[in-house]
Amino acid sequence: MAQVKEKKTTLAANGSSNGLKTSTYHQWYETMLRIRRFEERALKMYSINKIRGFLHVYIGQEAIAAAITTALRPTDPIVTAYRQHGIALSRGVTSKACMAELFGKETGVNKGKGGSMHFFSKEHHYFGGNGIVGAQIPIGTGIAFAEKYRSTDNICLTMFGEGAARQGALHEAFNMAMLWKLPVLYICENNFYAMGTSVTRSSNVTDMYKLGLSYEMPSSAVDGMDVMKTHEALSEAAAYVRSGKGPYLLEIKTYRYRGHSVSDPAKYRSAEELENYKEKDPIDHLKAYIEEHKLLKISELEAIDKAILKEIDDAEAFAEDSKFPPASELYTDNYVQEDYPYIRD
Ligand SMILES: Cc1ncc(C[n+]2csc(CCOP(=O)(O)OP(=O)(O)O)c2C)c(N)n1
Repeated sequence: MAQVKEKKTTLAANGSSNGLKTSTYHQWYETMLRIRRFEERALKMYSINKIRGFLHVYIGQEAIAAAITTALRPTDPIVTAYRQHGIALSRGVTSKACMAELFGKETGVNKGKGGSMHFFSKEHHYFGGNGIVGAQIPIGTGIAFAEKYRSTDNICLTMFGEGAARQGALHEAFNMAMLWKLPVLYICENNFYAMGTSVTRSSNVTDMYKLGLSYEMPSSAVDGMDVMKTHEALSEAAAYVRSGKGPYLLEIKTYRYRGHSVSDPAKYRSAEELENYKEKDPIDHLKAYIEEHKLLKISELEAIDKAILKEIDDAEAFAEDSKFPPASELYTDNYVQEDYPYIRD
């Protein structure tokens, strides 16, 4: 990791004082780059059959994961959907454990039995990784209930796409969360497409934050291509929820550069639209800001790039060299209710 001086920065994007340390910019840059390089490598590994099944990448959306690392506490639980490698990495699950999980190896974060959609880590307060669209919304609400019940001051980050927002479960969860003033920060990652369906074809209201309003839930939206703005919006929302006033809905407008999953050629959108978003790339944008304001030296940025590439090379080698789990692992880590009445031998 490159050396960082702990000096306070004086300029924000709008030129006003923001009081952030240079280490914060370093952390954002490193986190986003780790996710980007990890997933680029995962796509390559998929193309040579080292990874099978589904693979939904987060490329383009990395600013959200990076901002979470600075706006939330590491003990705040997080639950999200299947586009989730980046969130796990940003939480501190190692690149090795994540890559081995994608390879289906026993050294993976879930012993190779979860795969791309189901990373989970109790140690990192990371509840995954859920393949059923929208199911994580009531799960996150329940986790928030548990935090309140135990009188912790943790808040549960419950993340979902704009497609998932149209599941009925969201409405039941929002109502109960407001009724019981649960410590839950809902994040709608609006990347404008649910598989091949544009939000404009599935939703009359396309500013998803407005879904909170009929529950009188404080709600707002932010540009998720900008890590600084996202950090600020998340920090404010988190402070509100942590103060005990109840839930908050933050819509983060973002974009995924790749198709829904590896097999999707994304013909439902124009090349021009994609290029427009790539011009706002969160990593390039932050790098330019860092250079402009001399927050890190070029040599420091290059050292981060180099260290991340090595980390990803090592993760690939680790996954390749690890073993597949033995067949006996099929019978471990399963939920079994001994007296379940409806299944007989
Ligand atoms: C209950 C359920 N219905 C449908 C699907 C199929 N499906 C998988 S992903 C997806 C789109 C979800 O889009 P969104 O929530 O916006 O997330 P994004 O892929 O954009 O991150 C659908 C319909 C599913 N997995 N689960």
